[in-house]
Amino acid sequence: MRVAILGSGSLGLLWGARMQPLFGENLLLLTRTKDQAELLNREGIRFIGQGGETEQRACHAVCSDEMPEGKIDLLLVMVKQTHLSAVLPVIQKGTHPESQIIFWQNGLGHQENIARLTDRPWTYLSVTTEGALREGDNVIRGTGRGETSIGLYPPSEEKPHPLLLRWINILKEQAGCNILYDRQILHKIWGKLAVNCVINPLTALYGVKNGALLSPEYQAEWKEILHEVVLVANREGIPLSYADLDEKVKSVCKQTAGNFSSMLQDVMRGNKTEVDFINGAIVRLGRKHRIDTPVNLRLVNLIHEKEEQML
Ligand code: KPL
Repeated sequence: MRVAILGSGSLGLLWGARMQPLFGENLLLLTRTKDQAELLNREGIRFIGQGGETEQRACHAVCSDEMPEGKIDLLLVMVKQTHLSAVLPVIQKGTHPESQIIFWQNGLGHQENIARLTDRPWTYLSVTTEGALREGDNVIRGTGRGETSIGLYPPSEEKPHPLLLRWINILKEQAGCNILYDRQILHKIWGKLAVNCVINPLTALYGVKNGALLSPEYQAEWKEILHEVVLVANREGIPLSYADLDEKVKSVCKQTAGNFSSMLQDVMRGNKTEVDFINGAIVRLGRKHRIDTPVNLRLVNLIHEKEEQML
């Protein structure tokens, strides 16, 4: 099985380090720049565990411009939502009609992009609560082990492809990953969206780690955000309750207490954030259903202001 990871940010480096011992030469990392590919080929990925232990994992990387044609059997697409439409030609070039393509973006927005890959029927969404912090172009620190779910998208009762199940089993059995196939992936996507709607903008605005949000001063905003998310989710036919989501956000804050959320990391690096696909998705879907979402809208605007200040 030839496996590739498209994107070498924190998620790409984390899964690259994890899969390298399992797939060796059959694992390819596709980077945005030639410099990063050269660095990864020269020095490998340096993985720092939660206890501070460091391991160097050799790796085979190329710049995504040099994606080999039609050779990838299983592709993990780990670029941000903001880059997804730009990498569609790379995905198309590297895969074949039986390829398994898994999208790992936060928020909502994949749908239109996946629909454009008309002759690639085996597309999946993934939801993960794994935490990692990129400390350099080839350095990744694991900051919390979480759970990863994968499900066919568009959702279907059809069984997943045997190759996908084989890959999941390898990760479970040989790397001890908490990873599973889930037919109700949209529920998970919404659960994660709710988590991101609360944690990402608040940590980015106040410059705090995820765990800090558990303190009482953030609770009022947290509740208002979540109430809007639940209204919109229910109208979209996703039966999530406020109590369940509140519990979920709390548990992710605890599990990833030491993390800098991806939105805070983007703001600190002066990058464009995914807020339009997170709180912005709630605002857009709210408009569709004529539900007011002033709290999420305010956060979208504040994060955009923050992005501009950091440029
Ligand atoms: O997904 C995340 C992110 O930072 O984008 C969470 C779950 C909040 C972990 O940091």
